[in-house]
Order: sequence, then structure tokens, then C-alpha cells
Amino acid sequence: MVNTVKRRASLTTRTTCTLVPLLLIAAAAEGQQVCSPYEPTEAGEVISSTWAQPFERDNYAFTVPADPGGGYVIARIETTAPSRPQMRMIPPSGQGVVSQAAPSFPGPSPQILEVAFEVDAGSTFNVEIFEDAVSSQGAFPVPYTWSWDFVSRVDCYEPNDGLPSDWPATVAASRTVSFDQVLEAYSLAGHQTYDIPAFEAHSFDWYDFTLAVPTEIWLATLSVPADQRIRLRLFDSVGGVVLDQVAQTGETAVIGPTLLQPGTYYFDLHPEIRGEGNVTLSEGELLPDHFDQPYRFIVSTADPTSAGP
Ligand SMILES: [Ca+2]
Repeated sequence: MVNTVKRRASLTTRTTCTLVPLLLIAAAAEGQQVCSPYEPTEAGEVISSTWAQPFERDNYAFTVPADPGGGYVIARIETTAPSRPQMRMIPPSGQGVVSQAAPSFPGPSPQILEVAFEVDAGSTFNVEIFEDAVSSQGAFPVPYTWSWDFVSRVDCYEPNDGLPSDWPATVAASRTVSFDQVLEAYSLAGHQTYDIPAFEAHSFDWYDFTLAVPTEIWLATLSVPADQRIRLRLFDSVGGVVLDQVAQTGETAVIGPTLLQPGTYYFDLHPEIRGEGNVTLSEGELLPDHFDQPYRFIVSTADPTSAGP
């Protein structure tokens, strides 16, 4: 096969994360981090090649930029009918495939297969592009073009992962947040294997705050992706659960007021229902809401649901 490879600008849309002033209302524990803004990285390729014979499989690989929040990849393959394209995206673990899909057959020409799937920072995917042996021998070589585009989702709090059962290592990467500010992050988690399990470290987001005096606190999600059911839990400094609330799918949660004594507290926002991790756009599936919609939350010293002054 002879490949032509072109770099192109991705479909990335620019987002900005909520900046947190470094001057915190309460003292942050030593060594803890706050929001770290970064610019989204654009990445993608367009590759044209041919299958020389039926069943031919061409192998490729790509590496997602190391943007801490990760994002998603849209991969697309186009060929002339009746050749039927298939692709496999093999995640870092090498176990299983992110997608193995083909358009309906017989379909229109060109035959297009387009998928989207969540990716972690810096992940490398092996790619297989193959012909489904639909065309007659005389039709070869059959040209095809495939592409991938990375859509970065800026999350200035990532990486802030950890499994609750690993306490205290759980909160080693926790991010310190300010009071009374609307904060924004994404609940994307990339494919390390075929699935994105709900109970893996990288499916959790950890935050913390420290109180110098007894304070009434509200914890709330202000908006969440429509396809996720997000759990909000507050822990004390040694990992004891103080508060725990699971909203309905797509609905926000408010906990408070709760009178908390001085000390450091940790909380996590975790999708108990994650939504789809990959979809086939060329089959009419839509991008899952959590691919493009962040969740917004607040740690408030006043009722965040009441009208402001
Ligand atoms: Ca996280």
C-alpha cells in the first residue's frame, strides 16, 4: 500500500476552564493543587491508501495528545461501494476493541463508517482498517481514506483520579477548590480497554477544601450531562463518609446546609451511570451528551439554589 498522510486542523472547539484564584478563602494543605489551565491541543490525520486484495487489513497507530482532560476521537473511513470498510480501534491494554463496525450493506456509495469514542491523555491506539471482501477480485486495488480527529476537552482539574477503596492514596491528586464559585469539569474517561468501567480510578474526580472555623456548607451540582447519573460524596480527612447523594440521571443534586467542623474535607463527583463511551455516528447515533457537556458544581457558604442579592 502507498499512503499519503496529511496533517489537518482538528474539529477541536476551544473551551476555557473556570479559573480559581490562588488566594484561597481557607488555607490549602501543603502540596495540593488547584486548577491548572492549559490550551487544547489539535491533532488528527487524513490517510489515503488502497486495499490490494479482498480481506486486506492495514495496520496503523496514533497517539492522543497529553492534554490532561483527554477528550474524544472521531475516526472515519470512506471507500467506494461495494467494498465494505471495517475498523478496529485497539486501546492501550490491547484487550478488545473500541469499535468494530461497518455500515449497513448493501449501502450507498461511498461507503462511510464514522465512530466517536472517549480517550485518555496520551493514549496510543492501534488501528486496523480492513476490507470486508465484498468486491470482486477484479475491482482491486480499492482506494480508501481514513482519518482521525482529536477533540480536546479542557479540564483544568485533571488528573484528579482515585478509587475510594485506595484511601488515602485516593486523594493524593485531589484538587483544592474555592468557595462560592461555579466550577466546571468534564466527566470523560478514556478507553483503556474495551469498556470504561464505572469503578476505575480514572472515572473519579476528587476535590478538597479546608475550613478554619465551623462553617455551614452546601455542596451542589448546578448542571450535569443528560446521560449521566452523578454521585456526590463528602469525606472527612481520614476517608469517613460525611454526606452521600445520588441524583437521577441528568439531574442535579444539592446537599446542605451542613455544619462542618474545622478541618480538611474531600469530595468526589462520580458518574454511577456513565453513558455511552463510543458511538457509531454513521449509523445515526449522536455524540453522548457528556462528550461535550461539562458538569458545573459549587461549594457554597450560602444556599446556591436561592436567588442572589
Ligand atoms: Ca478525574
